[in-house]
Amino acid sequence: MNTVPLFQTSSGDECDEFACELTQGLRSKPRQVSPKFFYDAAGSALFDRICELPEYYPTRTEIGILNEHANDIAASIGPKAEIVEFGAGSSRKIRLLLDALYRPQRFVPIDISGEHLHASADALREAYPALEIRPVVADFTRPVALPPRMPGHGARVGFFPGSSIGNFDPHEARRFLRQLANQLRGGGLLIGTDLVKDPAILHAAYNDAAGVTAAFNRNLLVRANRELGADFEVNDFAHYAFYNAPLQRIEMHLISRCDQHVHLGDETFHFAEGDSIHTENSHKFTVEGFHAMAIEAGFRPSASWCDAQRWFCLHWLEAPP
Ligand code: AVI
Repeated sequence: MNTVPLFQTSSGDECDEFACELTQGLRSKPRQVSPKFFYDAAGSALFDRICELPEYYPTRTEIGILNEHANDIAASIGPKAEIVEFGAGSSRKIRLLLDALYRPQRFVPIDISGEHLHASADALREAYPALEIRPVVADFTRPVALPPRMPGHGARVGFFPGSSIGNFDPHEARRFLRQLANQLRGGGLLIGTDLVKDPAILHAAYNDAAGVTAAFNRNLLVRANRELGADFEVNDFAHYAFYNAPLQRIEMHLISRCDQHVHLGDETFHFAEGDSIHTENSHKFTVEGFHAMAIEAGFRPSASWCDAQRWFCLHWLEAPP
């Protein structure tokens, strides 16, 4: 029995999701691939290191906001809440939130990687014995069946920190928020957004001196070589990240350092020197712009907590009844 999910390229070939999307992405012009493929075990470990870098301010800034406004956030959410986290994120952030809440009843982390999800769920079970923990292995960007609500539970509240919403294209972000507004009816969403700021600060955050973000970006090629038998010369691709001001986003690319050919499956891809594979967008928001998007999706923004420099903001969005 084949346990690898099969997808089809536009030309009808069957392949696993990464093979399929990478093949299609390399055929397209401009060449692109979804940032969701960054997160194999090595990529997730590199991302954890990024979060500790001095230049990468979002993680520590969001943690600072959670710490400083814990009481107000808890008051907005209310007692006995059921928290649904989209993506098994940093255990530090969820612990801060759980510690602030009054008798949270249930925690439902949703993540595509079962191994990571179950390991962090086990650690939380030990720390919060009174909390029901119900991990769901699923792609949270698609509608997910949540465990039925229990009598006596408070609001069902989504938690989506880290400004991961910025990695969606704007139309996908709107679609995702609409889906959440529906799933969280009667409750709300606590969501983090990275804000528009001096491009020099953004540039440094995605071009760290230690080269961890470069390794994170190139790991996509390492993964393609290992999992798909591709033959990318990883060092012949340069990490390139810049702030695209009109589109309010950091773009990450891998740039071919020379004229070269890469084989993937039975296809050969030619790269001229300077050709790019666009690997990630990280959109930055204004508070007003994000509120407008949330309203369009059906939410009612009711509070926003930013740091003193207004680099990052956590929003409490009420879902429709
Ligand atoms: C996960 N996401 C919010 C990160 C970001 O900042 O867009 C991913 C990342 N890419 C490079 N550095 C961090």
